[in-house]
Amino acid sequence: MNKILPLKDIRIIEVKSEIAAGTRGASLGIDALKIASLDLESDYFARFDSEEVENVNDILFDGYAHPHAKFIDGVLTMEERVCLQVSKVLKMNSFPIILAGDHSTAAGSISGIKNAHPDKKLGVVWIDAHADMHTPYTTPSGNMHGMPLAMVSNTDNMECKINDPRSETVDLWNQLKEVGGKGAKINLSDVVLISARDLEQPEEFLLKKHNITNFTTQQVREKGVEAIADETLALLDECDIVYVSFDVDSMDSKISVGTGTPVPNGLSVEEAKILNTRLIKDPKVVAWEMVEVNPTLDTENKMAENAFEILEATTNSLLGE
Ligand SMILES: [Mn+2]
Repeated sequence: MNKILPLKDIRIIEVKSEIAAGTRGASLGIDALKIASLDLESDYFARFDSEEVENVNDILFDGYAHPHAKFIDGVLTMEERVCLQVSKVLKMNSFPIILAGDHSTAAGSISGIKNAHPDKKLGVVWIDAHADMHTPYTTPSGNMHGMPLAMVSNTDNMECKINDPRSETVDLWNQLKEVGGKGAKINLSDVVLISARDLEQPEEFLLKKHNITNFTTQQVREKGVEAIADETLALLDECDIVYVSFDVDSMDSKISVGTGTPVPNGLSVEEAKILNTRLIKDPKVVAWEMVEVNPTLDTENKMAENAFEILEATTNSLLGE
């Protein structure tokens, strides 16, 4: 099941956006990964072509206008740009490794995959402390990095509505759901969560409604990481292609404080490494993403060093090395 690809077939997409996080600094995560690679004496960033998607982080200086979907106009711009880039790389028959700041732009990645493969059923593996399925109607914070899976599944979750967003917000939200093409890019029933452990009631509701599996950290330990990876892929058996999204906050808050929303009882670095290296070997996996490294919250770049180790091992696994 190894794919033997020449090195040129991997393309790194850098998305230094942080407008959808609640804490500032995630846009620096990509550079922190590069510093980590240098400190660990790796030639990783010399091995692959890399392109950066232009960001709109300057809008942060103006403050937000949409309390239930902060900076949603900028989020829309970023989703469109990321969608375009991911779609372009896939249409070149390359494998995109996306390194991003806040997790909202993963909606752009998913839309880009669907745009390049409109007739294929797309499954998602979401390795994250959070479920990221909020909507402007249900969010307690208005931070849109908690909403990417709702954007791409055309989900409003009106059953759990607690907010009354303005019509301008609703209009932009509906535009977000159309990035990369009309309608839903994925079904929520084709999502598998791993180590999600900080969920709110509206998200719990969606998990039940769509029968979404969430493998807890405890289950990962009891069954073994490899078995969980295999079960995850088996659950997505009916999907033609798969996208893996790795939020570093899936790892335990003891490992590092270098992410915006750390949560206890997460994966170890080794578990995250085994999980991602195993998943990416599956020929159905067409794109892999890492997000939410925040060096401004860290000490001595520890999170980026751990995350870089996972990035390098996962890439090598993809190459069959
Ligand atoms: Mn996330």
